[in-house]
Formats: sequence, structure tokens, C-alpha cells
Amino acid sequence: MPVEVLEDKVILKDSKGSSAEVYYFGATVTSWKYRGKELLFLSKKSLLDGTKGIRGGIPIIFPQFAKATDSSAETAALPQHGLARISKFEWNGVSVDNESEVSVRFGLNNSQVPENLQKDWPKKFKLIFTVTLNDDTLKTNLSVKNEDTAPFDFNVLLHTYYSVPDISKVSVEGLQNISYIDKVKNFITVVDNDKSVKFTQETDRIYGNAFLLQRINLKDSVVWNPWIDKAKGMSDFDDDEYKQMICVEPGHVAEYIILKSEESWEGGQIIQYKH
Ligand code: TA6
Repeated sequence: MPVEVLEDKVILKDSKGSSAEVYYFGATVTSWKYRGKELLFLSKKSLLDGTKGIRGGIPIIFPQFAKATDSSAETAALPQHGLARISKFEWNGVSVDNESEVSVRFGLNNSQVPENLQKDWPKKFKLIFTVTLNDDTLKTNLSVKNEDTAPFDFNVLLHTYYSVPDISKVSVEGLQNISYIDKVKNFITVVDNDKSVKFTQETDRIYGNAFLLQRINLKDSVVWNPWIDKAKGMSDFDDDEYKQMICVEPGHVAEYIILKSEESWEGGQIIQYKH
């Protein structure tokens, strides 16, 4: 099926009626529809004009998750969640387009990053982000190459917002007995013995070494719902939208990945919608 290349985004359609949309800004997947049913959450207040990270879909978090806790970290000058989601990727074309799947690629190197952010993290790098749509399955894969002469450290995370009809009826399975850092309780480490994570308050947890969805080389997972107060505090998020979304975010954020000069790293996620 043809990929529609527009000025600010591309639209993928497969032969079964499923579709996806990816903005060049942040190479952010903003929609994935399973035969017309939207599976990702995008705030109705999200800005899509490149002035702020997109509030929803699958923002790419690189080279740092949140804000560096150590002021001497190489990434410390960068804004929360790094520079990739607020940089315009280049269109690298269609890599697969057949009866079963459509795959497209986007690229970003240091020279394409806004100048102020280049100064905040002056490293030479190349990202290639690949989005592959196959009906009830969406694959998003990121490769990172160190094109600098010295090693650099980075975090990576696919900050995936899922659309849910009612947060009070949502649970996340597969995290039982796995310790996590609870950002809502002053970053204490907790082990949750409950079979599933349910949502009755602000939830912001970093699970290290958790198997979640199908993740490729991303050992950690963040589970987040802003709940009432945090929702009110976000200008690009409607007060009530916390009821219609849950973030389950595979990444490598519990510590930095160290990438040597000329080395590459690759990771991603395969999300399958159980229809
Ligand atoms: O991934 C969860 C989290 O780190 C939360 O702490 C919250 O800050 C969320 O990301 C959204 O961050 P943003 O910078 O997009 O507002």
C-alpha cells in the first residue's frame, strides 16, 4: 500500500485497513489504528507545530530519561527526556511495502538538532528510527551510532501512550515481584507482589529488568499515569485525560548505556493488539 508523504508527517496504510501516522518532529508515532480503531493516546491539547514535545503517541526519549540526577553527567544540560523528541528527523523513505507490512525510516544526526541542544550535548551521533506496520502489530526500532571519537553515555526509552476507555478498568500484567523505583514516593525502591498493576492514583514507576510486551534489547520499563493533580499541571493535557491513557514505556533508563566510538546499539518494541 502506498505511503503518503505529507509536509509534516507520513501516513502508512496496510492492505487490511490498519494505519499509522508519524510526524517528522521527534519521529513521533502519533496514531496506530487497527482497522480503524485508534490504539494510541494523543492529547487533544498536544501541540503538533514543533514548539513542544508531542503529548502522546510514542515519543523517542534519547539521550537521557527525565533530568540527570548527577549534575556532572554529560547529559545534565539537556531538558527532561533529552533532545530526540524535540528535533526534526529527516525522511529516510520506505524500506518495505508489500502485501503484509509497510516499513518506513527516519534519521537524525547531531547537525540536524537545534543549535542550543547541540551545545547542551555536543556529541556526534546518528539515529535511525524504523516504524513497521502489520495490521495488529506495530514495530518501532531505534539504532544509535556513536560517530564521535570518544565514548558517550545515553538512556533510551519509547514513551508509549496507550489509549484506554477507562483507566479504572486497566491493569498491567507481568510486573509481579519485580522491584521498581517509585518516583511518586521520593524514588524509593519497592517490590510489588500484586499480580497486576492497577491505577487509583498518580503512578510513576521505573521497573528494572522487567519483561514487558515484546521488547528488543530494552530491559527496563516505566509505567506512568499522571492522575488528577499532575494532569491539571500539564498545559498540553486535558484535566480529565488521565482517565483515557496509560504509558507503558520500554527503555534502558535505570543506568546509562556506554557506546564506544564507531560502535552501534539497537533496540525496540513489538506491540501486538489482542483483538
Ligand atoms: O515516563 C514518565 C515520566 O518521566 C513522568 O515522570 C512524567 O514526567 C512523564 O514522563 C512526562 O514527561 P514530559 O516531559 O513529557 O512532560
